[in-house]
Amino acid sequence: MSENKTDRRNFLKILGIGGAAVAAGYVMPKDILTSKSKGIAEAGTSEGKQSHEVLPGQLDDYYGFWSGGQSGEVRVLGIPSMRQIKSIPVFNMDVASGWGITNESKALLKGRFCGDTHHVHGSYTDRTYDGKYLFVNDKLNNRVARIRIDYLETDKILDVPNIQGIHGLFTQRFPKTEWVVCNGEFQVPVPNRAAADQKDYYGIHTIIDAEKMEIVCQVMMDGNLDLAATDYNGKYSFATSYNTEKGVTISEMLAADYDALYVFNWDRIKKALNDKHYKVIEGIKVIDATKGKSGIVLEIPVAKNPHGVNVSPDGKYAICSGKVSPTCTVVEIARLDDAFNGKIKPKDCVVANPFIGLGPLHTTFDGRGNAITSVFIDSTNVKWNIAKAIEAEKLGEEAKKKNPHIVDVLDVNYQVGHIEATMAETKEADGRWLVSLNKFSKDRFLNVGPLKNECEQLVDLSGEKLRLVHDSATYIEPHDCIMVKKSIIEPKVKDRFNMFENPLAVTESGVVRKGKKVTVKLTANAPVFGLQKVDLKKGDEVTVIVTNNDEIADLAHGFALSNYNINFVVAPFQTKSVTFKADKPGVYWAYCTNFCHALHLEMRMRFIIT
Ligand code: RUQ
Ligand code: CUA
Ligand code: CA
Repeated sequence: MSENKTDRRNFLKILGIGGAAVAAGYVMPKDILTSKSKGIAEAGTSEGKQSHEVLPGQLDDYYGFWSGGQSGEVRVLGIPSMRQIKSIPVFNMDVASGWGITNESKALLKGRFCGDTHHVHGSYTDRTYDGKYLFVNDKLNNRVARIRIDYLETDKILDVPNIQGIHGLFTQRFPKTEWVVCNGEFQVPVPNRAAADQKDYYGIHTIIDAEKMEIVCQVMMDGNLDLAATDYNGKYSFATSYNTEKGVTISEMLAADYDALYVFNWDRIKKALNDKHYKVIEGIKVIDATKGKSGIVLEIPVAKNPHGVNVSPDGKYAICSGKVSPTCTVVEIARLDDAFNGKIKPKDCVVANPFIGLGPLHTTFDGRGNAITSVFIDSTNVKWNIAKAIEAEKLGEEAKKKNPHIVDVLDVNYQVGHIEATMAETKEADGRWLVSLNKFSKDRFLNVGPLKNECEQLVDLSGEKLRLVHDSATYIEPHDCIMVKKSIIEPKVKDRFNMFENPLAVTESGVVRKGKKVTVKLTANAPVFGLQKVDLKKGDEVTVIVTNNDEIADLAHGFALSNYNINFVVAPFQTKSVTFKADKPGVYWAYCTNFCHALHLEMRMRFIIT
């Protein structure tokens, strides 16, 4: 704990904001707002009493879909047990399942095996998840991937041009997900072909057709575009911008006192597309919304360098977390139309600026009128009441300084990034569990050397006070997650593939030779492959197609070819293929890598190369 305090001072120094908070008349929050201190925290008295224990043989209540940060993957966890049940390879290579080895996955990855996933969001129908798709960003190589929930495998990867640092991503919530938006955090020249002056770097808000996985259009902005959200009526998308300065150094990015929350008006975007008010750049329709004159984007001033933006489950408020400012900005969505029509000023959409703590990053909701904000420097989760914050704002500074909106403050271990509550990004937010995705674990687990795991903590959200119930070590480095009740997902998830969705599906094994091109079709039925031997000539270009013909749930086979660096797994009724050059003469055993039968070890065959 004492080490943590030193870190807090260091973070303050790095951000240079300790003095600013004091100058603004705020009491340093950690001195008054800790879960153990008297006073404010006493407002919350009753703790939740839910059991987070999931006994052997029992199932979790929620599917958690986790981004995997710079691991490039997406993970599936059970909540409340916090057990990791599956990793879904997306932008990375996964040698166990063969992702990056098979022809099918190579066609999606196009030779790139690094990715940086931050934000996983589901497809919606009528403001809640419909269990069809997940979408996730790749900040590193600027792609967006789609995962089919029926198989929980990556199904499409879309390259997004004209943009760098794709960070925030969000899905349309109403009436259903037709559009997915993503934001470019790093401004670049558009098109990015040559060096340009930094004043000619732009941020890009991209709109993607969710079904076709094609780009509908892009909106070009001066400021950068960081986190993303959509409203609950299919009218707007949001982006925070911390670099309205067009800075390229950290001090330039911190120069202005105010940055922005951008609101994108979807009707006006559709109209601009209809009226052909765009330029085609790199094959994409790009709408110019720079210099604030397009009428498509509303720029709401928020305190310098904000981070997350989240919309409350009743659809009423977009809440922007201050990061460098110790406050959150509450924007009333019902006022946006008047601001777009010039009846009120953009800043009049802000209905509260409650004090939260040092380093507010992301906000989530319990569905009972409370918001919970992650506070990075303080290492806390702060639960606060939205209505009380708005009320205090009306009463003025003196009322505000008493912090009447604060319900409880929970110390977390340590330095929290995202937090997320169960179903919190839907109209069905149920306020049961909260996960605090902490960036540092320090002393919370057995010491595993200098590179330590992240620490994700499960919090009982059902009471008035926040109650910490579980620490979970996770590998590098989830940023965000959603937790979806199992009744939405479970009926959609299948136990076997639809075999003939893949036109290559093999029902009869055999070898077809066309000159040097050889196709080997193999069925896999426990415990045999459809052929015992394949004869090849040195220099042949060989494609092996394997279909798992076992329909039994959970019976998977592997196909590995000795000394040829080939391995993949096929699930029931799944088909995968690889292509390789038979350049090493000799006898090479192919074998099943996935334990499938009492005679699993005998499930092998020869490739004889002469
Ligand atoms: S965003 S905490 Cu805050 Cu991608 Cu990572
Ligand atoms: Cu098939 Cu082991
Ligand atoms: Ca800034």
